[in-house]
Amino acid sequence: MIMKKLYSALMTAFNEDGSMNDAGTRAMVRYNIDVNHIDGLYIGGSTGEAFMMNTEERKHLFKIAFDEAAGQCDLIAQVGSINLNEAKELADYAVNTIGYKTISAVTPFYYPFNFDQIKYYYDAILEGLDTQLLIYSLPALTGVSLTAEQFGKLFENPKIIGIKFTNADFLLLERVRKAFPDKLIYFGSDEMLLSALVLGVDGAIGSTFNLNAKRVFDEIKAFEAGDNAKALELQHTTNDYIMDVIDNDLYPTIKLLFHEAGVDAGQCSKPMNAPTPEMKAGAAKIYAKYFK
Ligand code: SI3
Repeated sequence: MIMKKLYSALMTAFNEDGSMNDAGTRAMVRYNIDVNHIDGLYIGGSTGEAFMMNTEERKHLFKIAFDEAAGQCDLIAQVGSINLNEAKELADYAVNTIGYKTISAVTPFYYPFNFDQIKYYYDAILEGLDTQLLIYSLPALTGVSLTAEQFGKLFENPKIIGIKFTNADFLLLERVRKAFPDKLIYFGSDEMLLSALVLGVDGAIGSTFNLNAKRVFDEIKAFEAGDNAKALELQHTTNDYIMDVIDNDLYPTIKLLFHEAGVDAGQCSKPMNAPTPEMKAGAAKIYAKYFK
């Protein structure tokens, strides 16, 4: 039995006019559960395009994903926002209105907040809520790099159970793993998962698992069985796949790959690209190369 957990970062389906396409989102949830047999879904993160959605849309996404998936896999609602009041409102809604057991919040971004302000943000989101939270650390997009010591200060709040660690800083990962063996670390750079497994992460959360979960489960199985050569071979193929997807435009292409798999996943919200005939042809090639 695999001990590590694999979570897909759920995509949000949109219609051409920018409205939410609930059937498409539900179909991607179903694919993850029924075909990927995924351990969990990370809802409303970067892959979910949440930072381009308004509060009501983000709540609606939490509602339909929970309605479709509750009791069938783990669910994590990403509530973080540059607007602390919005983050608190989303956290309260996810936990008390819908019933999510776990939330996550990206570090506050855009303004260069100091550490005390970041700690205030997390404690404020959690105040009065009976829940547990994963810090969403993504320095490349937020500009916020926390040290191992700072993670330790955030962990003084007992409701903070771990980190979604989307960062290629492997020394930091090793330091955090050693210092906090009881905290959960879910790795978030799908391309570098094997190196992170060596350092003892508890699993991974990522966009590319939406289609590629089976190959990654096999990689984790090989790693856990001590077959590093096989695990590396699978990571090589995974990375060929990820590079091809990124070259074809990451999020729109994952949605096009869902289409190839028979799932009507809608499209991305503007200003992300709408699918062009070239992108569709590219996605068809990628699907044939890696999934047929
Ligand atoms: O929804 C999310 O928040 C994520 O999927 C984060 C995850 O770490 C992904 N990062 C971003 C910025 O999309 C990765 O899965 C990433 O897409 C993948 O490694 C390809 O570069």
